[in-house]
Amino acid sequence: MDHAIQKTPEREAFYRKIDGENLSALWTVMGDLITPQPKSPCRPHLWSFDLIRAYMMEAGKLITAKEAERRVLILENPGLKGQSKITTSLYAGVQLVMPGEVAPAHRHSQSALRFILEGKGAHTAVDGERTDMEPGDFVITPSMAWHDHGNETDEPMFWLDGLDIPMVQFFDASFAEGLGADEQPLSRPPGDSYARYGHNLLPVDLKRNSKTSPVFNYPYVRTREALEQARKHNEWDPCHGLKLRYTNPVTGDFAMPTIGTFAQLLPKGFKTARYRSTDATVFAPIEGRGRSRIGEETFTWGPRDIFVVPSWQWVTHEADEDAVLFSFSDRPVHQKLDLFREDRGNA
Ligand code: 1HN
Repeated sequence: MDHAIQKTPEREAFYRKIDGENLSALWTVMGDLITPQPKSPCRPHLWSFDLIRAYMMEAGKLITAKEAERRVLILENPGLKGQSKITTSLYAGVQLVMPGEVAPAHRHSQSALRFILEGKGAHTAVDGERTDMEPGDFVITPSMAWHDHGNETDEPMFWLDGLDIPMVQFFDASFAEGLGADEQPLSRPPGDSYARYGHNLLPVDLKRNSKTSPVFNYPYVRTREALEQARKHNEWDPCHGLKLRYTNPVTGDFAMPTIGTFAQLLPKGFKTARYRSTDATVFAPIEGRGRSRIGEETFTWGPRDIFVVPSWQWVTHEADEDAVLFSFSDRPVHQKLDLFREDRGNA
């Protein structure tokens, strides 16, 4: 499958001739189509939050959230420049909402997650309900849900956006529209979704078509509590430390249909065994400092930095302090399509 096909003048002439008829010879490209293992142009990379923050404050003077619609700096994978991709299938950016600003209401097929990095008390509204946000919160905007953001605090608010834009693009399934108003009408009080669906109880005759979790804010206090409780059992996974998956309480599946999200505790001094998987993954530490070795490169991280591990690259993490890492990937899609593979080394 990997052997090079000899070029001859007759073959080259044949290829040119059939190209005119919109035909091409499989044997010239087969090795690039069917690789023995994942071979991605996606590269390991780390973005320092301090650097992003400084540029975002500069962007804050250049354009309002309203004019920009969303004031975001895209995290462009260095191997995928100009494509607005952090991995082959996912988009990521850092968004800034300044005090007093609004990001106007719109909706689209693409699903979005927010992972809050800095600021406390700015809000997002999703499908008629507002939620206040604080660092470490994981907030979901489902496909085709109206959403707008606002900051009524006196501090800038920063969060990481993760969207399935490249996936939707691949399937040519993008629809989008603006509401024509800054803010959508509110139909439910803040906390309503969490009260209804966030307590291991569901309405007895609940029928839902959506594949996205009805809980749209997974607050960091709850996540931190779950990790802290679980650590008491000292059941550390050699590859992951203590790693939890955010779930949709209605289905038990991932919280979002296209993006898997995770929260992970690495205690001080823990060094993970090497691990690789087919789902290229974006990591955002929220507490603690450490280092990750990805392929041949080592990246040093602290709170709010963002780094990306491409498909099938070996990764190890090492924590210098108790560390909590949020991460997201396209794992739900790999698993549903029977494409997911992981390799735990010898662990
Ligand atoms: C979007 O709707 C948001 O709502 C952020 O905050 C980033 C990037 C591309 C397309 C839509 C948001 C986005 C986006």
